[in-house]
Amino acid sequence: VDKFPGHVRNENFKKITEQDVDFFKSLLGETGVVYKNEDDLFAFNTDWMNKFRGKSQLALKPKTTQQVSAIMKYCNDQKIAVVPQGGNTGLVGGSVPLFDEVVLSLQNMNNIRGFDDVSGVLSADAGCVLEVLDNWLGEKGYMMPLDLGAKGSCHIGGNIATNAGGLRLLRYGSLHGTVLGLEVVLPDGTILDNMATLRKDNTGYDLKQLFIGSEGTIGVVTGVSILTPHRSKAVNVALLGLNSFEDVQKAFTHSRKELSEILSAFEFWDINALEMFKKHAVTKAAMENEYPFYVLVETSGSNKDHDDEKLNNYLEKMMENEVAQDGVVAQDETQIRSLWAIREGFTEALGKEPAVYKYDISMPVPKIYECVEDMRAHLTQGGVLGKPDSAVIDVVAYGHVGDGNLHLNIAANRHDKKTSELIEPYLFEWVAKHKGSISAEHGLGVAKNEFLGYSKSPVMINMMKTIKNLFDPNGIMNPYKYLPTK
Ligand code: FAD
Ligand code: S2G
Ligand code: ZN
Repeated sequence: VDKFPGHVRNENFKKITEQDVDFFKSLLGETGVVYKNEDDLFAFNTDWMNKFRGKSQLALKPKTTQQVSAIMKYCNDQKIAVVPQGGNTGLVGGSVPLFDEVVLSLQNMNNIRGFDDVSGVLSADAGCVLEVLDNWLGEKGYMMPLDLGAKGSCHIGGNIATNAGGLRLLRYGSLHGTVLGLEVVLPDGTILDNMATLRKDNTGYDLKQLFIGSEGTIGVVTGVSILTPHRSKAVNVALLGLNSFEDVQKAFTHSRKELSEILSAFEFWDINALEMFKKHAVTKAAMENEYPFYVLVETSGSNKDHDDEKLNNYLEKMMENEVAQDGVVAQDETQIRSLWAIREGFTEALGKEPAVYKYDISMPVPKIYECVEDMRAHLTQGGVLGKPDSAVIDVVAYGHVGDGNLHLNIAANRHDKKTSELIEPYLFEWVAKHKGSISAEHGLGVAKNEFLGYSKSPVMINMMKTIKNLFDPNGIMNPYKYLPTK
């Protein structure tokens, strides 16, 4: 477990006292406060990957925006550091304390506030679990505009705070477009109520945009109003086997032309990722043979016959032109789910390896697999990959092709200095050289913040620091993360 190397506790932050705990108990009641109970605090202090671990002695579970406001006002006055926490599925160490920061969990703020089934606008507390919202909407013929493998645990508030992308971004766009309004408690306790439900409102600076992707550093998102699309009546999923990443790109450009408005997802993975999945999960082979690359294509439309025809024409064309070597169309919901289970299962499979170095990078699509091959060569030359007892077990690649988003995961027998120093900053330099981003959708947290300069200019970073200081002059929100500290 990383013990946040290179960080020292900021002694401007007050250490919690019994009086503080009494205040929080008077505000939240006994059940809303977890104090000094190591077992109960373990989950609040440990991230999903079990890679980052804090030493907080206090977790708070408010039920209302007013309670969050009172907590923040108190913590700001007392200079007590706070880490807002949603489903704790973040992958950059942003959701757990580094030291004894208080964890402010939104898990008890999970009411659906309203839904307009003409416009499809949903208003909900930030602590609603993404999958719960998606199922609730499903009953009404709607769906959430984002989907990610963590849907069973992540909160919509955490999705907003990390500007989560996911599997549906290609079709439904990013949260910067689908979020219509936010309710946010600022670091001093001020409640910023911008729970707008209008699609058009051009009156002044669009403040909500600042909080989308702010990772708990300038406010606590307590409420969301979001535009939700109709749930498509006709969903098809096909799996293609391909020989090269050039063919993956051809399949993608053709899917945009041939499937156009019904295309709802286009994901790829390499054989290394599939082998990694099969090492840890039971799955029946979807195809006779194995191929170097796989593509999952999903269409979502309103007319099954029309969509079936379009998808079959597309597949036939991909096979005729030898872009795809094999292709299968899921025949029912179970097969659809089993194909998605492979794509959504890589993270969990990798989590079962002794160690994993996770990189979530974006770049021009043609560069995606060059990056993977270059990293494999670099690690081999560096002597950590390629032999039976090498530190690195394998380099696997998967991701959201349409977003130019590669998930490069390096599975290893252990975290060791030689390997980490071979990867970083080499990979970030490579990404910067190819005009990519060092973090496509997972955010910065404490894992990537010191490398922000590879993706943003000093002028932009200084402007971000100015905004941070404007909202949080005492620096109590999610300290040590998000912006470079060195
Ligand atoms: P947490 O992990 O609790 O917190 C994340 C960050 O947001 C922290 O900095 C925290 O301080 C802050 N925060 C949380 N709630 C609030 C709030 N209410 N107000 C202010 N700040 C807050 N991410 C993607 O983008 N795309 C994917 O496809 C994807 N797939 C994933 C698959 C798996 C299996 C897993 C484990 C993770 C995946 N993730 C993905 C990463 C993660 O799920 C997302 O970042 C998610 O949005 C985090 O939501 P959460 O509620 O778990 O937030
Ligand atoms: C995905 C999940 C995190 C990872 O599967 O799309 O965002 O890198 C990722 O495994
Ligand atoms: Zn992803």
